[in-house]
Amino acid sequence: MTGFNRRQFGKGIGAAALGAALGGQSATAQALATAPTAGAAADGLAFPSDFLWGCATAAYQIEGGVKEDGRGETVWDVYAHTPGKTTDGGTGDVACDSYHRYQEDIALLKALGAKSYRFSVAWSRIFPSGKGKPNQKGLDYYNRLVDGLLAAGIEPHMTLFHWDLPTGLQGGWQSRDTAYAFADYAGFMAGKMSDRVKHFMTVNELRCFTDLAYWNGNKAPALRLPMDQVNQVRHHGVLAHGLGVQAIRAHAKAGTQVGLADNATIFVPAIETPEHIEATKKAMREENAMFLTAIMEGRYIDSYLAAQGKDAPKVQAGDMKAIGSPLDFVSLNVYTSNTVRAADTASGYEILPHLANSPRMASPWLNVTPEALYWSIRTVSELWKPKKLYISENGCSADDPVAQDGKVYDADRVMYLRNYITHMHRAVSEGYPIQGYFLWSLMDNFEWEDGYTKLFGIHHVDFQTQKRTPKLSADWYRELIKANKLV
Ligand code: GBH
Repeated sequence: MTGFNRRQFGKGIGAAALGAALGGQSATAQALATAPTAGAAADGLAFPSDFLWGCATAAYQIEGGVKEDGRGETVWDVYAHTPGKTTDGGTGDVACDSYHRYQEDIALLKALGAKSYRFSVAWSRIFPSGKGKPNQKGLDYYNRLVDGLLAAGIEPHMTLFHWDLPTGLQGGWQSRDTAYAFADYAGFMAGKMSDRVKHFMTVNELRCFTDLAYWNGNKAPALRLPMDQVNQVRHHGVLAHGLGVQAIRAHAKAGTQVGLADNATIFVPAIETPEHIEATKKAMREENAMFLTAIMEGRYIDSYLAAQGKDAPKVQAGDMKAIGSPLDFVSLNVYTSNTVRAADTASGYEILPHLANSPRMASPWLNVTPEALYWSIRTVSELWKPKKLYISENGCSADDPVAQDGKVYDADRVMYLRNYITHMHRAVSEGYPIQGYFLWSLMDNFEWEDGYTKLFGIHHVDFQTQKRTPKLSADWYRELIKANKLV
């Protein structure tokens, strides 16, 4: 482990750093009860001076301008315009209008003191039908954005695919050709951007654009395929990542950092004893076998292949080598986790269910589990020893009523963030190679199938006027960045 100076940062996690949470909520009680309570140093929980604080967004969720400058249609345009698919019929047609207001977004980041910004490129602005002739006007938008960020002293971290697949790619992720088309697009972007962009993420959240889109059917293109076809879609997803890594390396300037942003399912030991910790690591490796484990190990592990039997993916020569291409960093999107206990089962572990009254935020799936931000970093580090790690997303939906003075006092979001970041600090203090953190999200935006009914921003967006207003959580994050410690 490369690690930070343990003496400097190994100060333990203080109950003081967990204060100021909302009263009376089970979420608070749970979070406080589960936080370690070793004494805090007088200067609080400090982070390394080069720790990279940032915010994250994604193209279809913020840009709007869906018909402008030659942008091609995507599966999300189709899905959002299909009656009954998104709550309240929300679409990304306008969203935060960032296609026109990106300078305002950069100003928001600058006012926060953010050191970095993670955004995604709309593939169909660059290649309107997914492949073929590039569209200069689309590229120009990202040139303006990147140049604006750099002028403001903010590092651009570019995600190449955040679910907005061009419909011109017939068969979508069911087609192996899509993986090759992605690699061509990724290499093209690296060639055009790596003089200024130093960090590229291939894909965002494999499980979401494969399983949820082609199996559960609640993300575009909303199919419910049989398992053998789902496994093939998964395989094309990890293959796209691997071929993308190779293409970026082939076209990028020396020193370019390549990784991905994955939402591996995260596990936390029920009790911090060796047997439960071992069970947790085993769960992490096996439950993510088709995604992060395949990428980190360059193979499908036996338990996955055995469980899938005749439905296992069809793999061609060279695929696994590409999928396992060495990475410069691994980024994790961490929202929630599951508790694991060592058990007398065939796998040796049991994943405990979330109980009805366990704390959660506004989205029903968003169980409050602050320890996820420590255990995700620790289990990935111990299993696969990545050179560097980032948290590419963490944040939450909240109710966000607008107060009489026009401000959103989202104390519950501050509680959530403070608790999660406290546990990330534990990972820093123990020397795991965590380099930075991107808060999801810079501003309220289109939350996929939930439309605009679940909002994750630290800036409130009035979708009538497009006015952005910092919430209490933005004020808090600004102070955290300024102090570079928990506040
Ligand atoms: C991320 O997904 C995305 O990267 C981002 O675009 C999104 O806005 C953000 O988080 C907030 O949601 O079908 O019951 O299992 C988060 C991961 C995984 C959360 C799927 C919702 C669906 C719940 N998502 N999950 S369920």
